Amino acid sequence: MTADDSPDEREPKATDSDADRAPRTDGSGTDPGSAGTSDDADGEIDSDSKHEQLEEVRENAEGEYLTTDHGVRVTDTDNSLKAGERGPTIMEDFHFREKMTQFDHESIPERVVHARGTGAHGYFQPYEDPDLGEYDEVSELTKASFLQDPDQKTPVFTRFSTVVGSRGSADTVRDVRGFATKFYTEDGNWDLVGNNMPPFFIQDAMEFPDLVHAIKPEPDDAIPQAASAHDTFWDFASLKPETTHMLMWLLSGRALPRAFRMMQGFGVHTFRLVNEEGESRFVKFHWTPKLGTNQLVWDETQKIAGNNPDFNREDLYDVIDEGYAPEWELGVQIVEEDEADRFDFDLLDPTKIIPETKVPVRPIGKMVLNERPDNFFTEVEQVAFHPGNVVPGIDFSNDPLLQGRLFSYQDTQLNRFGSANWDEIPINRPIAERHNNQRAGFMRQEINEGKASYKPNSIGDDDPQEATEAEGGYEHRAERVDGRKIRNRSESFQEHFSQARLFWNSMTEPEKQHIVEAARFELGKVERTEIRERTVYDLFNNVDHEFAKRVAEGIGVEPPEEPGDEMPTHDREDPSLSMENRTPETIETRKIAVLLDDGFEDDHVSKTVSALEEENARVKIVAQAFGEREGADGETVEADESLSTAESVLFDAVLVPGGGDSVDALEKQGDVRHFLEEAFKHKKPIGALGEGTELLESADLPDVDVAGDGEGPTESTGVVTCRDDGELDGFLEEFVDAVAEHRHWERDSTDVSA
Ligand code: HDE
Repeated sequence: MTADDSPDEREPKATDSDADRAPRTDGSGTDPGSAGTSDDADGEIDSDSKHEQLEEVRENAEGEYLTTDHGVRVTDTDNSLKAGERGPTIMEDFHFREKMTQFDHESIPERVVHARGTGAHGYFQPYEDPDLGEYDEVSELTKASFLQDPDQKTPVFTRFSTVVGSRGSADTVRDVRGFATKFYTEDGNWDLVGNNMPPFFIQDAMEFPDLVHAIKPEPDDAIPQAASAHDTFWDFASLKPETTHMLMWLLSGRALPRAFRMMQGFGVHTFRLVNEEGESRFVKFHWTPKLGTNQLVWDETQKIAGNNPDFNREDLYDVIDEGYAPEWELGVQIVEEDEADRFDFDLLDPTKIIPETKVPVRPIGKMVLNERPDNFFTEVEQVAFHPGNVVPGIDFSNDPLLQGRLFSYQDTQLNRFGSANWDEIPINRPIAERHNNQRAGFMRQEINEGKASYKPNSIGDDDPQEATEAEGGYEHRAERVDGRKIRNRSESFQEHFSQARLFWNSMTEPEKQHIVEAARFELGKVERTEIRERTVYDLFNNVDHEFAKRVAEGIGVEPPEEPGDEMPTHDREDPSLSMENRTPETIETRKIAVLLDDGFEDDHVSKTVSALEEENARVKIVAQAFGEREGADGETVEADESLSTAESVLFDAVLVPGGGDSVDALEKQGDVRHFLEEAFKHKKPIGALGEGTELLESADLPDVDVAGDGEGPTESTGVVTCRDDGELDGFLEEFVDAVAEHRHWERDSTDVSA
C-alpha cells in the first residue's frame, strides 16, 4: 500500500503473520495495515479463510496416545493413584487432579437470554447485479466492500436460538428465535444480531431487564421453563401497550418455525449505510430463506418437545450432512434520511416495521450455511455477538433499544467469559488484522511483540498507527446532536396499535385462528382474571374488536361490547406478513415417511422414492421394526426408522404404498393409524397407492374422498390417493404439489382425536 492509495484501491489487508512488513504509508518503515496476527496465507479473504484460521487450533486424537494437558503420556486413566490397593487417593496424582479440575470447570454461565441455540459456518456472497430500484449499485449505498464484490465470499458463522428457555430446554417452544450472524470481513467483524420477527416488545433498553424478568420462569419457584404462558409475562405485557405489535407476532406461527432454515431474519432496528462520500441512508436488514417461511402447529410442537427436544438443532445438522446447504437472501430496505418523516411511525421506534408495501426489500446477496461445527462448546457456546461490531459503511441509528444493546453485549461477554479477552477465542477472532496496545488480562493468548504498549511512543515508532478514514479507519457518522438531557419518550413513539392491526389484517383466516387459539392458551394459563381482562380490553380490543371477542370467549372473560377507544379503523394489509404467502413451490429437504412392511408393492416404492428424491425430498422408510423389508416381487428396502422411533410429528408428509400383505400388517398396528390421523390433524400432505388407500379408509380422516378403482389420482384437502397403477405418474405429480404446499390449512381436522 502506498500513501496515495485511494480507499477504492485499498488492498485487502495482508494476513500472513510471517509476512515482511511493507513500506509504511508515510514512508517511515512499516505499513500499519500489512503485518498482522491473523493467518490467511495469500492475504485475500475467501469462504475458506475462517476455516483455515480455525485449522490451526483443531486437534484430532485419531491414532494418538492419551496425554495430560501438558503433553505427558498417560498409562492409566481409570484408576486413581492410591496408597495401597484399598487405600486413600494421594495428592501426588497429577493426572487425577487435572482431569477432575477440568471437569469441575467445564461450564460457563449460560447466556441470560438466547441460552439455547445452535450454529453453523458458511459464507456470504453479494449478488452480481442486484435490482436496487432507484440506486444503480451497492457502492452508492455503502462503502463496505464485502457487501459489493460478487467475486468475494466472506466467511460467516450464524447462531440460531430461542430466547427464554435455558440451555437444555426444548427447541419447539412458542418463542422468538434469535438469528445472529458474524461476518468475518476484511475490515473486521460485523455482527448482525437479529431475530426472526421484525418488531420488538419494548422501545427503550431500560425496559429490557423488566421484560426478561417477566418472561423468564417466575422467581419464587422457577416455573414455567421456556414459556411465555404465565402470569408475570402477561401482567407486564398487559401494562405496556407498546408490546402489542410484537405480541401479535409471538402468537402467530412465526413463533413455531418448522426449521431454522425456514425462517426469515430481521435486524429489527433501523441502521445506517454510509458510502465513500460519507452519505448516509437508513436501512433495515432482512434475511429471506430460500426454502420459504414455514411453521409447525401448536399440538405438534408440544409432542415434538417430548419426542425430540433437539428437533430444530438436529434438522440443521441433518440437512448439512445430507448435502443441502441452507440459504438466505440478504435484503435491504433503504430510506433516504430526509424522507424519514414520511411514515406515520418513527423509524427509531423498534416496535415498528417498515411495511414492504411502502419500501421494497432489495436483495443484495446470499448467505449459505454449509458446515457444522466440530465442537459445540468452542464454536456455538463460545461465539460471542455484539451489535457494536460494525465495519466502515455500516453505522447505528439513535434507536434507544439499539443504543442500550451497544453497552449490554460487551458487558454480558465479560460475565460469560470472565475475561476481556473473549475476542481472542478462535470463533470470535477476526480474520482481519488486530493491532493495539492491549497486552494482558485473563487468558491472554496473543504474544504481542515490542516494548511500547502505549501511545504516543517514540520507542516503537509510535506504532500501531491510527488510520485515517481513507485508510479504512472507522469514522462515526458526524450526526448533529443537540438536546437537553431528558428522561422521556418522544411523542412519535406513542402510537401502539396501528401495525398490530396491519399484522392482524394481513393474516389468512387459518392464521387468524392460530393467533386466537394461541392467545386462548397463553391467557388460559394466566391465573389472575384481571390480567386476562386487561390484555383483552386494553390491548387486543385496540387491535381488532372481533379478535378481542374471539379470545375473550375462550378464556372466561366477558367479551367487550364496543371496540377499544384507541382501535385504529384502517383496513390496510401487507401480503408479505403472511407466512402462507411465503411458501415456495418446492419439496426440497422435506422429510417424507413411507410406511410399509413385508409384501409392499415394489413398483410403488421404487418409483415414488426415486421421483421424490429427484425433487430433493428426504425420504425415510418407516416399518414396524428396523431391518430389511421384502416387497411382493422380491425387492428389498432397509427401514430407516421403526414405529417405536418414528412419530408423524417428525415428518412433513406421509405416503403409504400398496401391497396387500404390507397393508394388512400395517392395519393391525394402532400406531400406524395414529400416525396417519395425527399427520391429518396437523394438516400434512398424505398419499396412498393401491391397497394403501384401504389403510386411509380404516383411519379416522373425516370428509376425505379416497380414490376408487379406475378413478385415477384423487386429491382431497392434501390427501392424494390412487388405486390405478397405470396412473402412477399422475399420482406423483399431485402428491409432489400437495407436499410443496407444506400444510393444507383448508382441511377441517377439529374432529380428529389424535
Ligand atoms: Fe439481545 N442480548 N438484547 N436482542 N440478543 C443477548 O448477549 C439485550 C435484543 C439477540 O446467539 C445477550 O451474548 C438487550 C433485540 C440475539 O449468542 C445480552 C436488549 C434483538 C442474541 C442481550 C436486547 C436481540 C442476544 C445475552 C435490549 C433482535 C443471541 C447473551 C436493549 C434485534 C446471540 C449475549 C447469540 C443475546 C442483551 C434486545 C437479539 C444480555 C440489553 C432487539 C440473537 O447481551
